[in-house]
Amino acid sequence: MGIMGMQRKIIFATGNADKMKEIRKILEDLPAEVMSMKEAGIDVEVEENGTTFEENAILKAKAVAKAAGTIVLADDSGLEIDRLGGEPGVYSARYMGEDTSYRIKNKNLIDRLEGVVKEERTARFVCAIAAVFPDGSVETATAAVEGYIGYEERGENGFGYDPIFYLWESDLSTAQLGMEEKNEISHRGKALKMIKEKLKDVLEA
Ligand code: ITT
Repeated sequence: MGIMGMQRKIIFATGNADKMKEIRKILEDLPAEVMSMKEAGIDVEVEENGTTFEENAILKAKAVAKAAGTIVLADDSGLEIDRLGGEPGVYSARYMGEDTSYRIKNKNLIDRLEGVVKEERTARFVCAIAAVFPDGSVETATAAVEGYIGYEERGENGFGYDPIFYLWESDLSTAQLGMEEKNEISHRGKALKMIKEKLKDVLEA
């Protein structure tokens, strides 16, 4: 099935502007116009009541696809800290309340790991991407980047939990990486690259 002319449009079902910046960069070489929900003039509230990143990504993409008639993608992501039983996990955006600053959330997580040695501070960012096509079919891809929770916030780039998430190889936080460096190794970069292959097939058919 080929998607012609006007329909070479992909709507990304996210209200998170920082995610959207990373996504635009990763998908810039696709032969399609990638628009945010806002740019597409779509405003839907999605209740993210799934229990996994993948379920929530599908919920978001399907909710917007109903209103769109074009390819819709969504991202559900978060930080899993092993020592805290996988918290904040799928509740990453809602942890301590949606409106609480990341200064406070990040400090709280560091405080909860007080006295825990580096080897036991293991964590990962996980990202599930869902793609819903105009014929109703759904594709998903999930990826993670492994790291550890540092002892202090570092770096000014990125967003959310980036200042406390450190990479084993470099001991840099993901907030100390440039956006393109982060996209190379990140959960979001990896999951989107997998989906991109499927999108190319559909767009170039
Ligand atoms: P949408 O649902 O509208 O896309 P959201 O911010 O609510 O936006 P999620 O429900 O997927 O998105 O929550 C993801 C949260 O996980 C996000 O708000 C950050 O706190 C955290 N997170 C995800 N990816 C991250 C990254 O690359 N760097 C830092 N924090 C990240």
